[in-house]
Amino acid sequence: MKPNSRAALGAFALTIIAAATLGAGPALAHGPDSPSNNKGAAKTVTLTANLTELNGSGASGIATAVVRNQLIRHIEIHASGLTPDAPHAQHIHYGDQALNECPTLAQDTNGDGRLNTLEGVPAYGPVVVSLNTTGDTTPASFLDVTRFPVSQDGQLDYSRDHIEFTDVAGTGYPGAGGTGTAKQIADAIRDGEGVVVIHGIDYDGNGSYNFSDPEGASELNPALPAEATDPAACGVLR
Ligand SMILES: [Cu+2]
Repeated sequence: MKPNSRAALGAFALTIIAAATLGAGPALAHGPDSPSNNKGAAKTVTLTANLTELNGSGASGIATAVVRNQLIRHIEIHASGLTPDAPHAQHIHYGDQALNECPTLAQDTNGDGRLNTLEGVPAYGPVVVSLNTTGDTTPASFLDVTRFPVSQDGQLDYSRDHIEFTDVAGTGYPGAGGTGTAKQIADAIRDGEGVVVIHGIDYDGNGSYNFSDPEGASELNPALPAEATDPAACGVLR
């Protein structure tokens, strides 16, 4: 990661929001009042995601979250097989119009053999929470890599308490900007529609995320290598 890439991160976040908004459409009947919303009705739930590899990363792990109303009281992620000693952006993704699933190579729309972050949005939606170590946890911190965990020998152990859901534009709800309220988004996450995604994959194993590697720059921001943003592991919080 280049030191001067941070200036581009704000633009990066805006890019993903704008891109996700393109997928916004009519409302579907799986809101908080839907009869299927059993976990949402319980108000406090413990969710678990089995994280499996994307892009042949070899990564796997587990995420657990305790969510009460609009608050993540506790979340932890334990994953192994990640690119060693490298920062890994990680988020909860969710979109009202998304499939609320992990993507497969069938979603590799440009046919380059890799699933990039944008190609996964129809499956997992845009970022709604940044699972970083300190400070702001909104989508604005989407790729502030200085605050994301660094794997130790490919092992990532993360925990954080007290993360509040916030209103997020581009989540596919009807109305201006496709904005979902904190309550709408939290209800959906408690209902099992959130997806944890860990990003960052050193495809060629040369020890760092590089622009010079065949993958080149990220599809989201030319100031970031694609290796830093491509998804490496994914699981649905149920
Ligand atoms: Cu993500």
